[in-house]
Amino acid sequence: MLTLCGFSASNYYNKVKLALLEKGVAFEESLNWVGETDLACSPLGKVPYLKTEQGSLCESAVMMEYLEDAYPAHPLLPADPFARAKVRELNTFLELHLELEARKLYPQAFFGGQVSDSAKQKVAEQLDKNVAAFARLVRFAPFIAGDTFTLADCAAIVHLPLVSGATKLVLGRDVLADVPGVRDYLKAMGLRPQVQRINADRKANTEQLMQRRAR
Ligand SMILES: N[C@@H](CCC(=O)N[C@@H](CS)C(=O)NCC(=O)O)C(=O)O
Repeated sequence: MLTLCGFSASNYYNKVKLALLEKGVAFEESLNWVGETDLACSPLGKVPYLKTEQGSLCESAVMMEYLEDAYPAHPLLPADPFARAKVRELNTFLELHLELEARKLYPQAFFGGQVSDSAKQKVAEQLDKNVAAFARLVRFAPFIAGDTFTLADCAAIVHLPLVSGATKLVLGRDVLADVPGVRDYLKAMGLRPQVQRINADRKANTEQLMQRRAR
């Protein structure tokens, strides 16, 4: 049995959890907040990490690839090598050029901190450039990489709402607002039962997280 360790308010955790749910792979969850992780499993103390019968794995993208290799039923990567690479391209793009840039705003957006005006300006400029490039890569036909639900959808479903939310809160505008198809795509993905479970768990766990921080 696999054990996914971390907490459901984390989008990296949810990316892997969504892949597990969509693939129908049995797993357990272990609630480990940041600071309560096993450094032998996740040397940087980050979540998520995945415990398997053979040992543990850190880094969400690696876990998703592992799930594809170890549980080939219900694949979330296409069979064709080029099509697989296009899915990975989207995954990498979402993480490096959207999530990690928008993340610089999270201290102010979600954790009661402040981001300097100069930092906000830099993030806004970089995100505008990155989002324009992202718009050239996506398909939304109806899934982000084409006609099949893939690992790139697992990533997009968790990363895109946070990029929208953080930029709306801190920059006063949603940097994804003008990307054609994003809104309808997220609405459609939100109808999937597995996504609804992720969102319900996220909401409950975010409340728990806020209570812990208020203590
Ligand atoms: N590259 C890592 C990023 C994971 C990550 O940053 N997780 C956050 C929670 S959403 C975390 O553990 N932050 C605590 C820290 O960085 O110390 C992955 O893909 O798993």
